[in-house]
Parts: sequence; C-alpha cells; structure tokens
Amino acid sequence: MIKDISVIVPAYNEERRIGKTLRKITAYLGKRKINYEIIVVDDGSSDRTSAVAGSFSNPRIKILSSEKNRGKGYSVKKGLLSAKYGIALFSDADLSTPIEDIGKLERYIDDYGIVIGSRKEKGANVVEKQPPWRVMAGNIFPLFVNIMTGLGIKDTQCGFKLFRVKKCRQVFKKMTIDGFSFDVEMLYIAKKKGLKIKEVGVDWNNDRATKVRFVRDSFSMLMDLIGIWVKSIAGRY
Ligand SMILES: Nc1nc2c(ncn2[C@@H]2O[C@H](COP(=O)(O)OP(=O)(O)O)[C@@H](O)[C@H]2O)c(=O)[nH]1
Ligand SMILES: [Mg+2]
Repeated sequence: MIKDISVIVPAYNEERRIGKTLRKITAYLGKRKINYEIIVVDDGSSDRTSAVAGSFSNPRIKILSSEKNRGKGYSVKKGLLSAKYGIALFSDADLSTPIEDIGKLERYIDDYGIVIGSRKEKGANVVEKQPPWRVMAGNIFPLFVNIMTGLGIKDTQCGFKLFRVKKCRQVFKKMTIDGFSFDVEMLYIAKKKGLKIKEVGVDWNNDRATKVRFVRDSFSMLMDLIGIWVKSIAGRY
C-alpha cells in the first residue's frame, strides 16, 4: 500500500481540464489518507493553466513552469526529477485513466521498478472515442516500436505510469526526448538498466479534446523513434 506519492501532471494549455483533475486527485488521495504532492508541469501554456492550479491554494500542489513550450517528454522528465517521495505517478491532465486505477498498479510496485497502465493488456477497459486515424496510428506505432527497440511492451503510450523513484532516477536523467515518443525511450533505458516493468490493464475513457496535432506529431514521433534506434545501436544509452 502506498503511503506517500508524487503525482506529476504535464499540462499544456489545460485551463479547462486541470481544475477538475486536481479536485479529483486530491479528493481520492485525501480519502485514502495518502500523503502527497502534485506537481503540475505547465509547459509554457498561453492560457490560465498555472492560475487555475494556483487557485487551489493547496501547498501540496506545486507548479513548475517552463517559459516556452518544450513538449510532454521534457515536462514529465522535469516533474519526475523533482519528485520528493519514493513513489511517483505521472498522469495525463485529462485523467483519461481515472485516478482510482492507481489501485490496480500499486499491487505490483513492490516487485517492479515501473508499473505502466495499458490499454492492450488483460483487464483493460477502453471506451473508445478516439477518431479512426488515431486508433489506426495506435495500432501501427507499437509495431514500429517493437521492431526498432525489441521492447515487447504492448502499450508504451498510456499516460498513466507508476515508478519507484530511487530505482528510476538514473533512467529519468538519461531521457532526451522532449516530445510524445519519450515513453518509448524511458522504457528502453529502463529495460537496458535491468529494471522490471509490469504492464497492467486500466480503464481509458478517452477525452475527445486533444493537444495532439496528428500529422505533425505522428511525424515527429516517428523521427524520434528512429533517433532512439540510432542511439541504441550506437550504444549511447
Ligand atoms: N508538457 C506538455 N504536455 C503536453 C503537450 N501536449 C500535450 N501535453 C499533455 O499531454 C497529456 C495528453 O494530452 P492530450 O491532449 O490529452 O493527448 P491525447 O489524449 O493523446 O489526445 C496532457 O496532460 C497534456 O496536457 C506539450 O506540448 N507539453
Ligand atoms: Mg487525452
């Protein structure tokens, strides 16, 4: 059972979702009497993301702001490196996986370095409201990932992952990808370092609003994947 947790929430122009998300997370952790910090990483948002997070006047909600928009990978890394508790969760700002699903992951955290939410593992319950091109990309991307990295993980991209911070610190430090392929690099480095990774089926109620710009981001994800592959064969990890 978790006693303390650092929750990292990457947020880019999330003024409309972040308030509800922070209410849900604090209510859940409060109810379970888990001691927490929530680190909202505001990634150069041009809207009121930081103001909304700040309006809670909750000293356990911290805001890390970047001056300009750097990407989800950059922000998650920054948040994870500043986590002060032994267990950290990173969660998308829209809680597509509900915060209660921590319960499904935490069972494994004593035995694994990283426990990741998965939409392709037994027990997953995906309420699929993603448009067809996203669903298709979601099926093709893992094929590329597994050919190029041999990771053998069914769903690297779910925005709900739990870490043993001490064990993973060396992994976080080595991450170089600012964009959406960062999960692949993180898991690749973790595997390379011999950390055990567990994939657990979670709920996924996809929130239709998205910050992903499909063509631009798919292209850069592919480029980043090639980058990981090149670095891996060059022995840079
Ligand atoms: N830091 C950062 N986070 C981002 C960026 N784009 C999206 N995110 C965050 O990544 C998470 C998932 O984004 P979302 O728009 O829900 O993507 P989708 O669910 O894959 O369509 C949310 O927490 C976003 O705030 C970005 O450029 N920088
Ligand atoms: Mg989403």
